[in-house]
Order: sequence, then C-alpha cells, then structure tokens
Amino acid sequence: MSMFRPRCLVFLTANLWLGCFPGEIRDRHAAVVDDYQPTPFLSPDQPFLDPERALGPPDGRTVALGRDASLVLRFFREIPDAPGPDLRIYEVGDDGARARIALSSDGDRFIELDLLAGGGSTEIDLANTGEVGVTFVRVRGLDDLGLEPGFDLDAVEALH
Ligand SMILES: [Ca+2]
Ligand SMILES: [Ca+2]
Repeated sequence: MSMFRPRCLVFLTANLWLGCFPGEIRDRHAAVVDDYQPTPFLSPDQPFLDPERALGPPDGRTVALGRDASLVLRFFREIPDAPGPDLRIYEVGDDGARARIALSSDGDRFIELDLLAGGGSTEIDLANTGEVGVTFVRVRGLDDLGLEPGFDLDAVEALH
C-alpha cells in the first residue's frame, strides 16, 4: 500500500471531490512512444497510423501495424516477473492479423518471443521469456490483413 500513498495525497490536494484512483493508471499501461516505423505503403495522415493510440488503457482506438511496421512502447517503470502472466497486449478486430512481440529492459537489446499476438488480448509470462524485468515492448506487424491493414494495437498493460 505504501507505494500508492504519495500519489493519493497529491491527487486529493488537486481534486478533493474525486478521491484516489484505485489503480495506477499512469503506471499500468505503456506511457511513451519510444520508436515508430509506420506501415510503409500508407499515407501517414491516416488516423489509424497515430502511434499514441496505443498508449494508456484499452479504449478501442488502435494503431494499425502492417507488414514491416514497428512500434516500441515504454513504461514508466520496470515490469517484474511475478506469478502468472505479466503483460497483456490488446488487439481489436477479428481479421486474423498477427504481430511479433519483443521485450527489452534497456531499449537496445530486444528479445523476440516465439508466440504471435493477435485475435483479442494476448498474455505474456516473463517466466517463459528469460527476461526478469521489462520496460520496453516492441510490436511488429507481420501482415496487411483487414480494412486498417495489419495488427490493430489498442494498448499494452502491465499486470503487476
Ligand atoms: Ca510471470
Ligand atoms: Ca488505444
């Protein structure tokens, strides 16, 4: 509980009538776009190419990652390997698009996972990856399926 206390105090000072958020919204979801390579053949002004749609909690607004598109998201803290799944990747749509996930603790060295994300939410257990703490998540499109071509990434959530 002690880790929540300072933020609650700050929040109560600014917004007395709302009280404290029960969860750490800022810390539970990917918070920063660290790197982005959009789908090559699309006009960059398409709204579904906005990488910031993948930040924060899942909200149905997605960034489309087609073949050769890549997005690196950063958390404000290191995600630990705790019992059970540690990360959840949210995709929207049932067009069969898939993405390759890679994890990193420093933003330089990425470990690609064997499993492919897609078809709703995909959970990742760090115990199966060899990583003990992760701050960066890379999502790479593998195909151009669907109206908004490729993997429609909504959000990445830390489960601990
Ligand atoms: Ca785990
Ligand atoms: Ca979103």
